[in-house]
Amino acid sequence: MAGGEAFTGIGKVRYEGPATKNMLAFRHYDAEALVEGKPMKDHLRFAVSYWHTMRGTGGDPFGPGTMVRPWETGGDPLEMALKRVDVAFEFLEKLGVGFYCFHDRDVAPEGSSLAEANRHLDTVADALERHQQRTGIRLLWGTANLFSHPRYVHGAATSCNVETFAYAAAQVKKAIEVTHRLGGAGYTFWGGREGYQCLWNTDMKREMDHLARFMHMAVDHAKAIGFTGQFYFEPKPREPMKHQYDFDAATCINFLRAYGLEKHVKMNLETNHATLAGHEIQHELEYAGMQGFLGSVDANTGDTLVGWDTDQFPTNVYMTTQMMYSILKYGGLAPGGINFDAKVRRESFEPVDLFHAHIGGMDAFARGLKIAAAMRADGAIQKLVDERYASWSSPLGTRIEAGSESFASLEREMLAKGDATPCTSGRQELFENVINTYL
Ligand code: XUL
Ligand code: CO
Repeated sequence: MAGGEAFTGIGKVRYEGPATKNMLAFRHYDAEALVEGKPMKDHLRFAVSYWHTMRGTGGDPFGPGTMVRPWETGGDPLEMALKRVDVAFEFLEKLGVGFYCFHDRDVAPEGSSLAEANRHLDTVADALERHQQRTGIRLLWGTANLFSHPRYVHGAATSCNVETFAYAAAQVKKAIEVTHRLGGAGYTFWGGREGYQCLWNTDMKREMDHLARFMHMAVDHAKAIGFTGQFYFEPKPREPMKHQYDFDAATCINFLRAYGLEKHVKMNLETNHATLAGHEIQHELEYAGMQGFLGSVDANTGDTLVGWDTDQFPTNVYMTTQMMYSILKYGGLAPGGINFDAKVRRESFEPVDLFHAHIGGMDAFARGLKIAAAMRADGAIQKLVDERYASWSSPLGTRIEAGSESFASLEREMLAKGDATPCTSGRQELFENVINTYL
């Protein structure tokens, strides 16, 4: 950082193994160690989210921000934005992650007009590009903040105000161009306020048509400028709106197919959004994976006793094991990755807490990866699943799966037999006990 380090007294975080007493070291994340023949860093592709880590203030509905960030000296917003880029890259380098993700308005100040906002973004992108070249750290995906400014009060692409739609289009055009210039591996659509509070005043069909038109324009523009990064759609069922159109993976995939976007867009799945939709993240990963829409992950966790998007850092190894088991099963995340869309608690206000938070999350996923790989290597779980479905490997099952049976032929089969063979036990408790033998 110009004028010295921001995180004084904190050096590069290294792998020291499970026995270390150093809490600023990794116990499980060993970037180059091979798992299933591939370095951990290439399985996990960790990213830091700029909006939480560099811009999170700790403010909540009951009080203002609490974060102590000595480098936040105020003054000219563009100067401050540039200084923050230095701090961000010091953090990324010390942590040893390969990627970061950003919102346009979180890296650069909006200014007083679209033209000025674009100029600010270009200036900050110059600085981001210099640091990327210096460090080799890359942009996992970019996105646009289409929800904070009052012009987005009714949403952006689904707004009842056509000029809001037009402004959002211009903003996303620029954000894709900057993402492209920075070599971003992807671009994420996050609904923000794309949804409704009240159906009486809402033309749902028109709003969803507009959202699809907007995404098609983004895809067309990417093609026009040669951006080949992956587009992602990030499900979230509610908050701030009562209902959001990107509710969950199944809803998003249906939307993409209904509007002919399925070849261009995959899912960016977030743990806390899954729980808000009444799912576990394993459900979302499995659903998207089996449909060929598994793209990227926004890693965090909610609180079982708090009903909103608390975006906490994930530390639960059982959950990261579930996640990595599904991710390995569907061939990994690249060009996506694991982006910590998570924030330190309001009470954890010192800069060092940013390190503890990310180190814990990275170690939890590294452990989940190792455990999931061990489960796959001995195949005990898969064997139990195969046994549960063994009847489907019979001649009858094979014929049904191949599409060569009908209701009439199955009726004949069952009239002849009189009843189905009794089912076998689901053995859920056995499955759960076997999982625990790996932990
Ligand atoms: C908010 C959220 C966003 C997206 C990117 O709930 O998850 O930060 O990940 O806009
Ligand atoms: Co997210």
